[in-house]
Amino acid sequence: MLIRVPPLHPLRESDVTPEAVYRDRRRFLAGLGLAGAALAVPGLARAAVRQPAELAVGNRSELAGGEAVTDYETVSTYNNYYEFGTGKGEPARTAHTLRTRPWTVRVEGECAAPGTVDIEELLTGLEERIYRHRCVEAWSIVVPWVGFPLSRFLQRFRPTGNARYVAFETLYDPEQMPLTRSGVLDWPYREGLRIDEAMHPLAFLSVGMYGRVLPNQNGAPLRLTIPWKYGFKSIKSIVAIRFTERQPATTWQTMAPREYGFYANVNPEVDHPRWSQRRERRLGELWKRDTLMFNGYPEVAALYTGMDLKRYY
Ligand SMILES: Nc1nc2c(c(=O)[nH]1)N[C@H]1C(S)=C(S)[C@@H](COP(=O)(O)O)O[C@H]1N2
Ligand SMILES: [Mo]
Repeated sequence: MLIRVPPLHPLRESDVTPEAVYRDRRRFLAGLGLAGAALAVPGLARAAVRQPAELAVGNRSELAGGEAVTDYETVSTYNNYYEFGTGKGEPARTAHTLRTRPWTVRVEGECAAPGTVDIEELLTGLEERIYRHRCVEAWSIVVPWVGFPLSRFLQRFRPTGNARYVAFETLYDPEQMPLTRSGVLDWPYREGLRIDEAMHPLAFLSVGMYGRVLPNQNGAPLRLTIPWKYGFKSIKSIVAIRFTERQPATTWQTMAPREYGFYANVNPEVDHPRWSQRRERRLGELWKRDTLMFNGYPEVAALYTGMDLKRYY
């Protein structure tokens, strides 16, 4: 009802880009953006070209088992971002109305040093991590995200002993986000993690991908990236983060609690009530692949020792 099964993604050779090729391609893309614009609109100023700026990246880590990185074109044109439309192609066409500067993130709740951070402050000491990313709708991608560990960010605000959860909120502005004028979801989009999940070294905050600033449709200027959970946990365009004592309400759980749980760990053994979670389609590939427990990140299993993951889905 709320989620549609995605249409079969048209297969193109360019959808699968091996790591080594994408690194060169990144430079190629940069050139293409400018050269293309110059050809199409002679005399147009460089500034008019909407080509995401490059980011300075330090450490890089491959955390997708050497699987081919998905093509940038695919990742930036096949999106879920309901504030900008429910079709996979819509956000890429409509999210340009989002203004990502100035942008601040408010951090509050159960912490000794609450405060507001400017996005510009978050663009230093960046690292790149190649993660698998798996939507609950059974498609997946492999993306080189650019950002920093969520734990490093959260520690700055000195969470108290009462901080058992962390709640996240997306911007809510009907002027910039056309679909928030509708009742399609309960706005603003909200997500949450248990504090130990949030502090796990794999939990990441992204400001970019493929060495560049995030395109708006992928959650600019700041989004969560939690590789062992279904995509809907990776909340986009974050403006507020709150440490809480109680488990926070999340958007999808509020909309359809039988279908979307708080934990949302990728788990081939627990089906969505309307479809199986055993297999997935890697965008750009012809054959489905088996979905891996925790999306292939077994190092997070210790977070859930003794929990019945069929009950806490
Ligand atoms: N604010 C907001 N964040 C969101 C969503 C959304 O609709 N609104 N969709 C989620 C879902 S369902 C997925 S699969 C991922 C998709 O991220 P991607 O477009 O970068 O692949 O974003 C998540 N974050
Ligand atoms: Mo998703």
